[in-house]
Amino acid sequence: MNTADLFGNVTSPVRWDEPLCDGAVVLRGFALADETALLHALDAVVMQTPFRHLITPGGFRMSVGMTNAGSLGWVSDRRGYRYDPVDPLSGKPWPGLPEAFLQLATAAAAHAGFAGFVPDACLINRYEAGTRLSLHQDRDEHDLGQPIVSVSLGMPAVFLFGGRLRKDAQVRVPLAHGDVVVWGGPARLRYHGVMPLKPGYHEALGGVRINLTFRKAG
Ligand code: MD6
Ligand code: FE
Repeated sequence: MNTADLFGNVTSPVRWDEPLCDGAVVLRGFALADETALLHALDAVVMQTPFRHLITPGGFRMSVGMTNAGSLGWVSDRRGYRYDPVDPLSGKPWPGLPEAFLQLATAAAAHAGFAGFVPDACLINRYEAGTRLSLHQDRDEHDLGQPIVSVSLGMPAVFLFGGRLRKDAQVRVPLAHGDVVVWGGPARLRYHGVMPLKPGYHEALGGVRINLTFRKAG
């Protein structure tokens, strides 16, 4: 949202680019200009397809609450991980990608050098105090030449950004409300995770952090 300063000048929220490594960049504040539209679209999606705790193939309940928008949604159960056009809770297709989501993802990708990115899947992750996401690679997508665009909303979190091997050292990247991470190319298969969320309060979403990850899955 634009705001007027003391002198009535209309200003955009502060934003800057922070390269992480070859192929990955944090676009600080990139989503702030569309905050209201994004939060409304998020509400509409979650009304249709609520957050749920998926079971890993190994039988563990994920502490992250998950849902999806788009023609494909990421799901996990005892059979494995996959993209599915149908929400297993409702038996119906996932809600479509909201226009505000699509525009932001495409603009962020283009800004980071991935012109023409058209996502077909948005995985929506919900973190509450204590929720974490263990170290993983994103490798269920068809074309690993396509980047992933990741949008952080609400409470801040510490993102762990590792290397190509699980045992590689990780850097800790703080992610705040409105930050967008774009990664692809040589960074696409790096291990990553999220540290347990600290308890706290954020104006936009209360004690919760929401992460939207946009992929071209099919
Ligand atoms: C999160 N993100 O930030 C979890 N994966 O809540 C991811 O797992 C992720 O942010 C691939 C690319 C970007 C990401
Ligand atoms: Fe991931």
